[in-house]
Amino acid sequence: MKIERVDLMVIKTPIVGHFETSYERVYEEEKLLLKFYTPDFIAYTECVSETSLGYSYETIGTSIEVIKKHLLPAIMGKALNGPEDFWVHCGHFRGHPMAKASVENALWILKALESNVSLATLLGNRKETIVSGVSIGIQDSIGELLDQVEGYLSQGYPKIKLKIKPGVDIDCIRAVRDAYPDINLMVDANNAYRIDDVDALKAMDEFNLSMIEQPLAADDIYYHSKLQALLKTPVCLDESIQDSYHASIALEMDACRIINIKQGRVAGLGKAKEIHDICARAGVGVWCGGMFETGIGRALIIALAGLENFIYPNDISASDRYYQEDIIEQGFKLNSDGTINVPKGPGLGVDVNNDILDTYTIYHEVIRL
Ligand code: OSB
Ligand code: MG
Repeated sequence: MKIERVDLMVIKTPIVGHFETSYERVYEEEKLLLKFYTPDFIAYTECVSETSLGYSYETIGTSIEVIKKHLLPAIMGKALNGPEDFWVHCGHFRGHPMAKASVENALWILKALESNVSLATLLGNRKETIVSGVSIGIQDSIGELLDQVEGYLSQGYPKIKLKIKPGVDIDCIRAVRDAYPDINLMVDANNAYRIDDVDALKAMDEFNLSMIEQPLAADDIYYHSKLQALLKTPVCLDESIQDSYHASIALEMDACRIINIKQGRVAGLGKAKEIHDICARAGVGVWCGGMFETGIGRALIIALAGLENFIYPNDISASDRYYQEDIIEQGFKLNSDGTINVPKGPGLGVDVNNDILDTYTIYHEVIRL
């Protein structure tokens, strides 16, 4: 495969309601989309970087810079065999996993198109469906939180994740658990606690949570290991696991019992598979996190989330959880058993709706050889 042209597009779309984490509240999403052209195929990818510096140091702006100035010049016009060649040409560049992922993933999709198989098949996902789940932002009141939970449960979501932060935690968890004693319930703190908050975290043990995601700082695998030893509830790491090395030492240190794999956080599908395999060998299950993906990014993580060791419900909901109108032809729907279908067609297996894409596009740049 030889990449001859890449279009960089930024779209801006409203989201359904709002989404609040321990670090910010958002009402709309901007997403960087990439369209790769080879003489024979076209592949779309989505970069998961955001506009703010809340989740990562990468932003849409830094991603555009890194992709344009460093990644594309290293691979465009070269004869590439597949995703492994991304690392031959770009392995020496430091950092910026989200930017890297948006380019490396294209080589997976192009490889799948060349082989006339689905991305899922190329990755080794033999499942028809993946298990869905929904992430609920911090709400203004417990009443609103219970309304949200009820709404998603009635749609059939098999897992509820609540965003929490210090002071907006135990009361919310207790209210939801009292109302729904048996649901699969977990929480995500996005780094908001310190090891000194151990009592507040220990107090969560009585609610039979399936896990507590990323309670402490991203670079604090050490204190996560101290914390896990004090908790009955499994700790799940998200922001802390930026590469295979982090996954290996987190498991060796017993810093968590579960890992949330986000391909964008770890520089793409190849690295995500590596971390999946490290966890499988250690007997530690994983699940697939989300970053408000449009249908393009959603199709990609659905293809990944069917690998064998994705044994927990994923943060992959139907398209309408965030978007009134998705940019792909057939938005992803929730099946009555709480699953979502894995696309079967060649490559990503979804078609972009160009009219809808155009409506939301606020920036479009063409990069040619
Ligand atoms: O921490 O998992 C997270 C969204 C953006 C950034 C970080 C996170 C999230 C979510 C939403 O929890 C997951 C989704 O439904 O896409
Ligand atoms: Mg998280």
